[in-house]
Amino acid sequence: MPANLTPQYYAAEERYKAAKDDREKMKALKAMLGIMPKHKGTEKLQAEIKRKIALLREELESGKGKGTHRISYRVDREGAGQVAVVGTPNVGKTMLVNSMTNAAFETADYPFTTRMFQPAMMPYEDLQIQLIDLPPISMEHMENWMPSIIVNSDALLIVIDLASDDLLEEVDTIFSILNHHKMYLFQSEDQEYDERWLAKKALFVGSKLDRPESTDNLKIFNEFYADSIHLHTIGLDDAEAVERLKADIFRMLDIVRIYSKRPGYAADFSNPFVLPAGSDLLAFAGIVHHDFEENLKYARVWNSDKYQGQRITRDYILHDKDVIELHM
Ligand SMILES: Nc1nc2c(ncn2[C@@H]2O[C@H](COP(=O)(O)OP(=O)(O)OP(=O)(O)O)[C@@H](O)[C@H]2O)c(=O)[nH]1
Ligand SMILES: [Mg+2]
Repeated sequence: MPANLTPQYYAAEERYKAAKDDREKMKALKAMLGIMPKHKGTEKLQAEIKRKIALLREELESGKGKGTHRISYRVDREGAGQVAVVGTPNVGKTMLVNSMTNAAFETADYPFTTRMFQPAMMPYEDLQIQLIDLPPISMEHMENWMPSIIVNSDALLIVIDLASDDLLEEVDTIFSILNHHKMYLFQSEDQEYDERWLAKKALFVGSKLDRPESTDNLKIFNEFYADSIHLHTIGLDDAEAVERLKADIFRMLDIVRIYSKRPGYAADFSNPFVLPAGSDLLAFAGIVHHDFEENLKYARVWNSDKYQGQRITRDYILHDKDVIELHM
């Protein structure tokens, strides 16, 4: 059986041959494996590449590889929350990140365009939320630093490609990878799971809605998942879908914004404090200043028509957009 390798595969192979260090070699090998059609005719080649990857990984991990350089795989947190964007290759993750932020990261019609995490800020009302565009995940291979970024994020945006015939497999792959790393998708408080596992909040986004194939694939998806997964669908240049998604990302983060006000002054709306929903007044006082936390006597709150300067005590549960004046 012929291997039927594509020009993209050969391009990746060229990159492998021209690679200047092990890290570049590794990237090229992974791209080759990702791009390669998976059938009997390529089994031998797949096995060979996997072996090369395994060997190279050992070398890189033992630090003996030539030209290895240490890169920091930590993403500095910025803004009101951190959302990791995950999905299998070429599904439209980067395109989605670009449409929700002012980033202009590279997108292209072949797998493994994204090779390194790329944070970008998504404006939402008066907040900024950090999205982290990631390289693709797949069963064959995944950068070894990816799980920790996923684990450390506040929530996930899971992108699946509606135009792909492998849509259901994509969903399976994502569930398998999360499970492999002892994570499951949070659905409700009374969900039963091994308590050592990590619950991840996630939104699902079906991309490429504008493509003709998407209509049928969406029906198939719904047959399987309509009851368990709420899917946001989005196509090219769909500003309304972007806005809906942004609002749902904010909701998913389950946070409240608090504006502080000094007695006798107007409230400061320029820079909201952000706390987890359900936090009480004392928690807010604590992040403003520890003196307030220790010596707080009372506070006053304003919010729409409901609160117009009422006195509140330490155990008051904060609401989104409360204006609060602390008194010691
Ligand atoms: N028609 C259409 N094409 C899309 C859409 N979203 C992404 N694409 C195209 O799909 C291809 C892949 O998009 P990327 O954003 O690079 O996908 P990715 O998931 O980041 O890919 P990797 O980084 O390789 O994992 C590109 O050619 C995009 O132009 C969409 O909504 N509609
Ligand atoms: Mg990408």
